Amino acid sequence: MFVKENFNKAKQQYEKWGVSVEEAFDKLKNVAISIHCWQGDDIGGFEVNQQELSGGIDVTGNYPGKATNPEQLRADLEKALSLIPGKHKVNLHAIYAETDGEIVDRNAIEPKHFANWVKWAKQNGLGLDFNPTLFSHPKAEDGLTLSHPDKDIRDFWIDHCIQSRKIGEYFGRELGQPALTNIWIPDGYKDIPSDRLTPRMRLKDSLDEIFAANVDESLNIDAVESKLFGIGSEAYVVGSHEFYMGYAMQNNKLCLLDTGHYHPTEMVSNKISALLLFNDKLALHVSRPVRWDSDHVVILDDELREIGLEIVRNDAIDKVMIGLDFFDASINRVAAWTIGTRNMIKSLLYALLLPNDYLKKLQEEGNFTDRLALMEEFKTYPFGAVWDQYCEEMGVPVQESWLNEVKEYEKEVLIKRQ
Ligand code: RNT
Ligand code: ZN
Repeated sequence: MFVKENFNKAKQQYEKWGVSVEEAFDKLKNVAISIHCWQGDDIGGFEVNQQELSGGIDVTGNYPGKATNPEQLRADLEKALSLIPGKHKVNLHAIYAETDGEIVDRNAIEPKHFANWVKWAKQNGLGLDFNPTLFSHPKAEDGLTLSHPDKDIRDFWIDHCIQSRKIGEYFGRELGQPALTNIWIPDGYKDIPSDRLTPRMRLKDSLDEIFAANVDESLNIDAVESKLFGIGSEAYVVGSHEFYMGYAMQNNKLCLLDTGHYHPTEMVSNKISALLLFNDKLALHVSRPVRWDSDHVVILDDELREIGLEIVRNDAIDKVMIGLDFFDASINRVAAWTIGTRNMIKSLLYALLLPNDYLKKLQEEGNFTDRLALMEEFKTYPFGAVWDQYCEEMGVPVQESWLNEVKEYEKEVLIKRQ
């Protein structure tokens, strides 16, 4: 392959626009993507009394080789991470606790149940993020948790979320970088509610209780994730966008925007600049909705590129905590992680290679002809040659050569799990 040669030629074309490729690489190297562990086992988790997936989300496909225990999941993550340039974070859910065969209910999980994950993260130079799991549990069977009319049920989930924030704090302390603990709940109704307000009042009170618990905010950052609808909550979701946007702003929490949680033509890329005027930070779950919140593997499509552009040209690399949230069980799961995460990084590199200040200036001057012409021409600049060089410099496979490694791993490891 002619990686270096192609790169040198490509570089000149970007330099002609005053873009420093080295500077782009330096910035990109410092971006940690939060890679969701749940792509590796179809959001199964390792609870002793594991429940069927609920909460109005769904994973389809039965590709062989899914991880069935923590060791396998960590090995699969290591494989994927070896194919992805950069140093990243792994995003855990409470159901990935390791309790040594003991039944520990969700309200009783503790940092010690995640000690193996922390040890592993240290060994691999990774950060960790966290999510309480308010689904796949008997106390979430009717699709209501923090907004439940029954106080005992609400209290159970409040305790779970408080414990989760403590686990985030523990990750932050142990790993020397703050953890993001994100609350997403499935609460909603299948059919037209007769009262939209009361459940939202209860959710607000529950969140107040959760965040009243003393957790060091330099170690754990709280986020709240909204949603438009789910399976079984088509008519109404308690934690809607406006609900959490209001809550986050009033309480200095992070809004987490999942790209699958809006109306089909509503774009998360368009929300980033608006929210960052009123919040210091925000968080993302980058996913790919196909006709609904289907959580397809992230591809380098227009919206992903636009998200990368909004983060980069608004100087928001340190303000946007980028996480991924897709789950596809119809393809090799290690490949799914690799494809989605490499694409997320590509979108940032693409944005870092544009003369963003010049393009902004064109707009200010009302020169929409040049703006459109250049933005379109840059799409076919030799971006691939720069990406290949980045992979080479970062010591990960160039182009599709990573796929052979996944196939080898499938043959040697994944298939044997059957
Ligand atoms: C569900 C939310 C949520 C989950 C994960 C597993 O619609 O997107 O983030 O996907 O917590
Ligand atoms: Zn999400």
